[in-house]
Amino acid sequence: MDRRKFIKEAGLATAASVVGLDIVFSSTLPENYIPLVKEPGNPYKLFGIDPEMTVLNNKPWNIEAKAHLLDDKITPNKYMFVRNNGLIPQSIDVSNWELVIDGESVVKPRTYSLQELKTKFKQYSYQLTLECGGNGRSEFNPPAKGNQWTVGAVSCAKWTGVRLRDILEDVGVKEDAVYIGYHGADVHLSKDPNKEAISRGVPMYKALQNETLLAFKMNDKDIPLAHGYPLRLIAGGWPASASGKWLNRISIRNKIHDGAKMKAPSYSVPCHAVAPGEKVKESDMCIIESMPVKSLITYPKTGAMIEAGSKLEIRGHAWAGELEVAKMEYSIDFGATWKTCALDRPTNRLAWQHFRASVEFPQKGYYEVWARATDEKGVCQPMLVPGWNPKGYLNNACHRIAVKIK
Ligand SMILES: Nc1nc2c(c(=O)[nH]1)N[C@H]1C(S)=C(S)[C@@H](COP(=O)(O)O)O[C@H]1N2
Ligand SMILES: [Mo]
Repeated sequence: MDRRKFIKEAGLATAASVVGLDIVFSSTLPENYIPLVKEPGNPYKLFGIDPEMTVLNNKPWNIEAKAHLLDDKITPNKYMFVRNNGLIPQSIDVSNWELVIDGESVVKPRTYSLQELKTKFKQYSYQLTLECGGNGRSEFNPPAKGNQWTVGAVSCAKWTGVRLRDILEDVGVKEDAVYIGYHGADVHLSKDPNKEAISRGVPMYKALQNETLLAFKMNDKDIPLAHGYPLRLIAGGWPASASGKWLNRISIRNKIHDGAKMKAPSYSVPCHAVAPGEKVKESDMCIIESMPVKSLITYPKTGAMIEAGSKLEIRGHAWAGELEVAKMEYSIDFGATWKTCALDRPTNRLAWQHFRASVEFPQKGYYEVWARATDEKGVCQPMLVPGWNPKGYLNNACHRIAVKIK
């Protein structure tokens, strides 16, 4: 709804309630005075997120963190990026929520109530890294269309639920199964009930991993609405688009799932490297699976001022999709020389790892601290933006912060 139309339809009191803000002195305002409001719906209040979070789009809602907001070892809701392809479901009836398992490769379709899922199967908790495939897109040139994520479309919360593999075993999977596809209760932007906003999935080997969950809790509480309440598929280490929110159906497929945004160019990159700006045929694109090695300096905030002679304690997180991060380094001379950071092992597979270092600067002046992670196969982050691709996925270039020594 545009602002003018919104204002015409809503009085001041309703405006205040829709916007989610108290309008100061509303009772004494002149009758035709309309407070300046960009859009009905205040995302900070709506989603309980921190005022420093950056809204990239409001239809659908897309919101990212800044590097320094991601300092917690376990990402709290208020700093968790929100990425929606459609409209958040409005009326969720938890007591009647059901999960349907169907598809060509199911032995016999079956429906589980949420209650059944919670009571019939053993529950597990893991901290799982979810990074949007388009995180870092804003740095590609020529630019790629889509949300211009900088560095903040990544999170690592604690998720609790049941293993997808236990449910698949319970229902029975045919020999010819190759993929699972999810379906969620969100609404296509066009509001056409026959269209899905997104319906992606993962190959069977990923579906059957111990850490692939049907989650109903995030950080020990009900999953917040924006993140998929009351049930969500979680496939950590892969593009977060594989982790379906508001989950109500899983189809066991005898072919690669063909739901919305499964087909190239969505969440796909050229199978062979291309020049920046080159046209790529859809048949020459491959679906993204494990995310590449990456890291983020979460302390200090870029722009820090340090007294000459004092040490700077830096810290952050590193992750590498399906792999573990084996080494973490920093540079204060634009990558000319590197020093090692202390690096923790992950709390569990597919969780990000924490690093820290005590940095000394030789003299006063302007510095950048760069961070570089290397995965267990010896592959490290590139210093510059990696291979251009039409949709701007998989930018895992080194993160850097500016520091001034006074
Ligand atoms: N049903 C549904 N699931 C979805 C999406 C969506 O729009 N609808 N977006 C996907 C994408 S592209 C990402 S990056 C993650 C974002 O998860 P978050 O909003 O909880 O951070 O959810 C994924 N799951
Ligand atoms: Mo995404």
